[in-house]
Amino acid sequence: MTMMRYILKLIRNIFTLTGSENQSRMRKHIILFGPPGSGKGTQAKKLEEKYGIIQISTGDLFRYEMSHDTPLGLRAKAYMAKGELVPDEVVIGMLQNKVDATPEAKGFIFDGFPRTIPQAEALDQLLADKNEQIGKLIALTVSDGELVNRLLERGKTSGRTDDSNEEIIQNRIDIYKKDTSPVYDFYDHKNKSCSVDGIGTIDDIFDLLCQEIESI
Ligand code: B4P
Repeated sequence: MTMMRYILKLIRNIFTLTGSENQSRMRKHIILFGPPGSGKGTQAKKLEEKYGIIQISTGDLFRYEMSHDTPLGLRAKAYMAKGELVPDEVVIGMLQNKVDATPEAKGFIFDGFPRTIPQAEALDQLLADKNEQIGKLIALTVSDGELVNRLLERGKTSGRTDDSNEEIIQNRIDIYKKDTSPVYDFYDHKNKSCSVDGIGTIDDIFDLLCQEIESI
């Protein structure tokens, strides 16, 4: 290879590297937050379609593992059936594997994660190791009565045991208030939390979420 061709190749490599570093720095990571039944999964799918950022739903990942009777699924089953949280170390490991498996993603919508402060700390560390961070946490606010109605309605067809019993649903809401809602304050202290009214049509709520995402 002539000296000139070598120099040209070197310059091209430097530009390619800088481009991918910039792209990585610009990745948008959103936490879609809210109590069970607030519409996180419903909206995350629409956001994924519009922005091309990947939805990671820890609930969906567990349901997939359970339907395949994997060791992880069997471990999660007992907790989910009672409406309790799966232990942090199990969730964090699974989430980390999922993030690392899609390095080309333009960003992630974390749906149903983090649900505890240790999960939030682990997520921030995972992203910091990649020189990245959460752009925004957006919470969907919905009254308890509406949550119970929505989940009981879904339970009629979803086959999800955690949706078909009012006591289990109430347990999930109580756990959200005790263990999960502090995650809102955790990101609020970093000026990253905001709330959106989760009652209304799916399209109207989606528009409000888009406004929040575009203001990052
Ligand atoms: P998840 O699967 O995360 O689900 P979710 O809280 O039930 O619901 P979501 O808010 O996504 O509601 P959706 O859009 O479906 O959790 C299940 C379980 O997994 C947890 O209890 C826990 O055991 C375990 N788990 C998951 N992540 C964990 C973690 N990080 N740590 C520990 N454990 C974890 O909407 C609900 C219903 O409302 C749907 O039927 C939908 O059609 C309807 N709906 C949506 N938007 C509406 C609107 N605007 N108006 C009327 N209805 C609407």
